[in-house]
Amino acid sequence: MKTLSIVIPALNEAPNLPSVMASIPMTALANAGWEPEVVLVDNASTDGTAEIAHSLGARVVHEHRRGYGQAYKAGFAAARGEVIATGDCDGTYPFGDLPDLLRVLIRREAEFLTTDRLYHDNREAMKRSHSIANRGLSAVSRTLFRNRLHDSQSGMWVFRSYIWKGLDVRSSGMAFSQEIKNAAMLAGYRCLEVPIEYGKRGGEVKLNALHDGAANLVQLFEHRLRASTHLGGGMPPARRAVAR
Ligand SMILES: Nc1nc2c(ncn2[C@@H]2O[C@H](COP(=O)(O)OP(=O)(O)OP(=O)(O)O)[C@@H](O)[C@H]2O)c(=O)[nH]1
Ligand SMILES: [Mg+2]
Repeated sequence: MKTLSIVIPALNEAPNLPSVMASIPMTALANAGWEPEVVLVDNASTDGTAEIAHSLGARVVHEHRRGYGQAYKAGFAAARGEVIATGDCDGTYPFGDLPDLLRVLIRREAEFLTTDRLYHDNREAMKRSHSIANRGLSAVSRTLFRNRLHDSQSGMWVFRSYIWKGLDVRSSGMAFSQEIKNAAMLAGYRCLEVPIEYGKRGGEVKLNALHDGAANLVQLFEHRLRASTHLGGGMPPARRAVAR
């Protein structure tokens, strides 16, 4: 049996929890040889998220400091699995695909698998403004980091937990998502990007598009500067994620 931690950050996601928890294919994962645990990181929710998650079988980790990245840092520190999988608590990410994604991770001997939602088939689920912002940020990220990731903002990753200890990821907010991908690529871990279906969000959006978009852009330049200082002023090596 291989151990798997499914880490989910949640800020006031009580209405989404029952369907999100039900969408995690615990039986199929066990049949595929995985021993899964769900680690729900409650980010000081005020709507009973923690209690509901506990009653639905999740292990609840409390993080009182707000922020998507802050929540993931607490969740990864508490995760017991050899492999960690992630996704939002809003019904957008296909947890049902986890057995397939894990198969790809193992078969391709990948260390960090990220997902691509920017497919034409997902046009309905993502607001046009979000789609444009995601594509723009992904293009800047590709240019600065010389990697070929299509979707720098996807929040669904599947990775071997040892790599987290080897990464310097500093963002406490939404920029955590792009930073962990760029850090994994820079560190030379074997990365993959796989297309997924993206669903319509349930409940209230936590993202502040303008504020988070601008913060992400600033983080990209900061991270790039940090990386080139580390590389003695040079460009990061071009890296290609084996994909599609
Ligand atoms: N923004 C934000 N999200 C948090 C925080 N803590 C936990 N989360 C969770 O992180 C996930 C991502 O937030 P979302 O509001 O879905 O942000 P997003 O996916 O970038 O935006 P949408 O595409 O509109 O869903 C959700 O499960 C939130 O509940 C926090 O402090 N801020
Ligand atoms: Mg979301």
